[in-house]
Amino acid sequence: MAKRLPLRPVVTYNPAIYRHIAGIWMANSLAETIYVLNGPNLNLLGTREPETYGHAKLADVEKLCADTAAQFGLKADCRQSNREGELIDFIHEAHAKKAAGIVINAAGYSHTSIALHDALMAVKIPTVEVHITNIHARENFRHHSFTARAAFATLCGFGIDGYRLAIAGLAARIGVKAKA
Ligand code: CA2
Repeated sequence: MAKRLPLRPVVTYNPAIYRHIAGIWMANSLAETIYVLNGPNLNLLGTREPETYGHAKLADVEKLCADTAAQFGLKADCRQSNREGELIDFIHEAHAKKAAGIVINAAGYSHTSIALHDALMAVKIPTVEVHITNIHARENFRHHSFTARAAFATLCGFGIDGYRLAIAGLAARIGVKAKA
């Protein structure tokens, strides 16, 4: 009779691997989220008026935000809408999901929208307003921002780097330090 080979498990159980996977899962699911909201026409970034808004695309801005947030152990949930009501829904969602902060460039709605101001005031989430251009060096109608009144800080004129600076400032405000 043929000699039976000793049975060997096909899959070896390595607890270290499972701890590693669990660690990644927990780090991702527990990471605090910031919402990055971009308003009307910002989906056109990098495709029109580069002399005013630069060459970077919205996807570049969103990657910059995700990378910057990750440096602080944060997640960036980036949204863009051309509709005022949808931007308001995003702000409500940020509240429902217990977002740690909001970075908002409400674009043209910054100068017109009491409703967006009210939504930001209602949710009481630490908010930074960003404008790519220096709105104070442009037409008079851009000098006033309703949404800025609901933000603890406003950055304008730094180009898309303003988003990176806004996230760093927001992290400092909420007491989150850069990861080594
Ligand atoms: O400087 C900013 O970030 C602004 O929020 C941009 C808004 C403008 O209404 C604000 O006054 C300042 C306009 C966003 C339009 O984005 C475009 C991007 C590329 C091409 C055309 C429009």
